[in-house]
Formats: sequence, C-alpha cells, structure tokens
Amino acid sequence: MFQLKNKWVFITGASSGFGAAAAQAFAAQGAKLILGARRVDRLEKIARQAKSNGAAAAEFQALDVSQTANVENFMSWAKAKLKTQSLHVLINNAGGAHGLDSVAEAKDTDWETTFQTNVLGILRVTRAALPLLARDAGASILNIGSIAGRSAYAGAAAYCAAKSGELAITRALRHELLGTGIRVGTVDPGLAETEFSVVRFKGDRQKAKEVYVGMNPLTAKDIAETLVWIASRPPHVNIDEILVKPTDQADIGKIFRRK
Ligand code: NDP
Ligand code: 8X3
Repeated sequence: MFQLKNKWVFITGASSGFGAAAAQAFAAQGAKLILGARRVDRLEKIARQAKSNGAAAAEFQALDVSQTANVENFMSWAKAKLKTQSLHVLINNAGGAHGLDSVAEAKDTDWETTFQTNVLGILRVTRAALPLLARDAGASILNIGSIAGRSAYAGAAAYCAAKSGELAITRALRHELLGTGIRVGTVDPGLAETEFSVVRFKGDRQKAKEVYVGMNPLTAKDIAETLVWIASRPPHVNIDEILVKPTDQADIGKIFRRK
C-alpha cells in the first residue's frame, strides 16, 4: 500500500461535490492538501474541516482552470507552499455540464465553458503541475471523466465530447509519462448527486432534483473513497480506467426508478 500520510495532494474543483469530499477523504489519510476552485469562501470552510479530519496541512487559493495565467499563478503559489517537497497526487476534477440543449438549440457560451473546464482545464493544470510531481515515488494524476465520455445522450453532445476528450487526454498522458513512475488514471462516475445538475440547469434546484427521483445515485463520498483507493495502491500498480455507476444505473438513460 502507498502511504498518503504527509503527501501533498492537489485537488481542483475542491469547493463542492467530488472535490470537497476528496479533500476530506485524503485528510483522513493524513495527507497535505492544496485546494483550488473559484469560490474561496467554500474552500476556506473545506480546508478548516479537512484539518479537523486529520489533514497534515490544508492550503487553498482561488483557481480558475479556464484561464492559463490564473493556473500558472496558482502553481507558483502552490510551489511556494510545497517548499522543497514534491506533489504526489493531482486530481483534475474541476468541470461540469452547462445546459441540456440539443445541438440545434445550444449556445456557444455553454459549449465553450464545457470545453474550457473539462478539457483545456485538465491540459493546463497538468502542464503546470507536472514539474512538481514526484518521479518514481508513487505519484498519481487522477482525472475525473464520466460515463458520458463512454456513451452519448441527447442534449449532451458537447459534454459527452468533452468527457471523451478527457479519456483521450488520460490515455495520451499514460503514454507520455511511461517510465517516469507517475501513474495516470481516469475515474468515470455515473449519476452522482452533487451540485452537478444544479450547475447544468443554471440554478434550477427543482429540475436538478428530478434527475435523481426514485433512484439511489452515487454520493460524492463514493467517488472520494475510490480516489483514495487508487492513489494508495502500491507504486507498481496503475488503475488506468474505472467506471463507477449506481446499482440503479445500467447505462446512460437506463435507470431503475422506484414508484
Ligand atoms: P459540482 O458542481 O458539485 O463540483 C464542480 C466543481 O468544479 C466545483 O468545485 C467548482 O468550483 C469546480 N469548477 C467548475 N468550474 C471551474 C473552473 N473554471 N475553475 C476551477 N474550478 C471549477 O459537481 P461534481 O462534484 O459532480 O463534479 C466534479 C467533476 O465530476 C466534474 O468534472 C463533472 O463533470 C464530473 N462528473 C460528475 C458526475 C455527477 O453525476 N455528479 C458524474 C460524472 C462526472 P467553483 O464553482 O467554486 O469554481
Ligand atoms: C455526469 C453524469 O450521466 O449526467 O457526468 O452525464 S451524466
């Protein structure tokens, strides 16, 4: 088993959902956290909670993965926090879907935000973080993909394309980093109740709730535990790809709902 105690873990999109839950799960292992997202007020609370849950350190700073300069400034700040230490885990989690419109109806701004965060965000953050990642010492880059990257559904052309892009990036990185000892993997969840649908439906909480009616979705904690499990495998083990679905979901659009 790879010990996460006192290892630096950098999580993007740590202000809610999977990222916030991952902060607590890695904290429970005694890790040191670097947390980024746009909502700093949320990060402050999550960092405080992480310290009380066992984090050896919990540093946070505003991060917008859609802006190259912002990502680079963030990594300079992170480098100063690490001092002479290396980063052991990078979790590229920031992202989400924007709207559920058909291609005929969708807006450029929704497409652009979807690609800026889910695709270009991973590229930017990984490029900036790579010099800080430990070589031959059990480091991991874990990208959050989706069942949507492996299947398609109406209203999600851009999101499905973006998550297919995430899968392609993960696979390309696996080739590029072969021989460095840095592990690379994707965690692809099915339906999980986080703020994902609230964001997709632009704050319409009722519409967001309806997505999960009558079924038991995944929780953010389920994915956080999966991330800890992957990062704590022995350094010679790379979990390349993992698809995690609720028992009530056989595929996209194939969901068992209780009356
Ligand atoms: P949430 O909406 O709860 O969390 C999304 C996180 O991403 C927030 O912390 C948000 O922080 C952050 N984020 C969004 N845009 C940016 C940005 N430009 N820069 C930095 N951070 C950003 O949803 P989830 O936890 O569900 O989503 C996390 C990931 O999981 C996403 O990549 C999503 O696509 C994926 N996913 C979700 C599934 C689900 O059913 N919930 C299933 C499969 C995959 P802030 O707004 O503060 O910047
Ligand atoms: C989120 C899961 O099925 O809503 O990636 O696209 S889904």
